[in-house]
Amino acid sequence: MDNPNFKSGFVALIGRPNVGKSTLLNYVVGQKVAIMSNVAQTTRNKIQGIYTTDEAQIVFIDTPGVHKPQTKLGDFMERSTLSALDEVDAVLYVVAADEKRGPGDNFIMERLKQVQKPIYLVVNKIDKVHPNKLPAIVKQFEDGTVKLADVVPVSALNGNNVNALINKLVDQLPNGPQYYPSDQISDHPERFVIAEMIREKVFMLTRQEVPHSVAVDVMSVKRQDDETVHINANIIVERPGQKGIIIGKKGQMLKQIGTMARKDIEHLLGDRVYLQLWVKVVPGWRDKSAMLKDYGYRS
Ligand code: GDP
Ligand code: MG
Ligand code: K
Repeated sequence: MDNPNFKSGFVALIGRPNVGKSTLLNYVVGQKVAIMSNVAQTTRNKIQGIYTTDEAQIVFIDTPGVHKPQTKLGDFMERSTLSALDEVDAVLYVVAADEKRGPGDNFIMERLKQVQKPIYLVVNKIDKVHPNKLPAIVKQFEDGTVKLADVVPVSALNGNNVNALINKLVDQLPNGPQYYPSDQISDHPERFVIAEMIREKVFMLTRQEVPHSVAVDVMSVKRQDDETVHINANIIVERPGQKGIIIGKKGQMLKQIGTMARKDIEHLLGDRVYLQLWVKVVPGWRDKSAMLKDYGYRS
C-alpha cells in the first residue's frame, strides 16, 4: 500500500439497542467484512467491522459502557469510555426514525457532550416514516447540548443514503496507513471472532497456567427462530493437565469461561446466546498444520 493519499481511521458506532447498528455495519462492510475481536491497541473497544477500499479504511469500533447505564462499572470505566470516544476519528450516533428519544438516548447524549470529535447523527429506518416527519425527529437531538457535525438520514435495511454517509466519513478521515489487511479473515468471520472471544477468556482466567497452545474450534452456530443463537465449541489443548486446569474444580473454571465468553458474544451478535463448551485433548495439534486452518488460525 503505497498510496500517499490513503485515508484511515477509527469510527465509533453507538446507539441504543435495535436502532440498526448491526444492520448498518453489515451493509457497509458487506462481503469485505473482516470482523475481529479485541486487538492489542484497542483493549477497551471491540472492532466490529472494517471497511476497506483502494482509497480508505474505516475501522468501526464499539465502545462498551456507552450504550446503557452500567452503574457498577463506576468512575474508572466511565472515564475510560469517554477517553475511548475521544481517541476515535468520528462518532456515529445511530437513532431510529420511528422511535422517540428515550432514557437510553439521554444517557448517550450526556456522554457525547464531552466528546471533541465529529459526531454524526445517523437517523436510520427512514423507510419506516414519511419524509416530512424527519425534521421533528432530528430536532429532539438538536437540543444544544451536543454539537453535531452532520445529520445523515439512512435506511440500513435497503442501503438508502448509506454511501453518502461513508463518503462524508472518508472525507474527514486523516491520511493514514491501512491498519488491517483487506482480505477476509475466514469464510466465517463470525466463527473466527467467537473462537477468539473464547480463547481470550481462557487466557484471562487461567492466567499463565495454560500456554498459548490452546485452540478453539467453533463447531456450530445456529440461529433459532426465537432469535437466540446456539453455539457449540471445543477448546483444544495438547495435554490432559491443561484440560484439568481449564475445567477447574467441579467445572467452575469452564463455567466461568463460558459465562464471560457468552456475554461478549451476545454483545457482538446482539442476540441471546447459549454457549456449550467442551475441552478436548489433541496431542501435538500445533504440528498438524493442516488442522490450523480449521481451528481458525491464519498463518
Ligand atoms: P442494533 O441492536 O442497533 O444492532 O439493531 P439491529 O441491527 O439488530 O436491528 C434491529 C432491528 O431493526 C432488526 O430487525 C433490523 O432488521 C431492523 N432494522 C435495522 N435497520 C433498519 C432499517 O433501516 N429499516 C427497517 N425497516 N428496519 C431496520
Ligand atoms: Mg447489534
Ligand atoms: K439486536
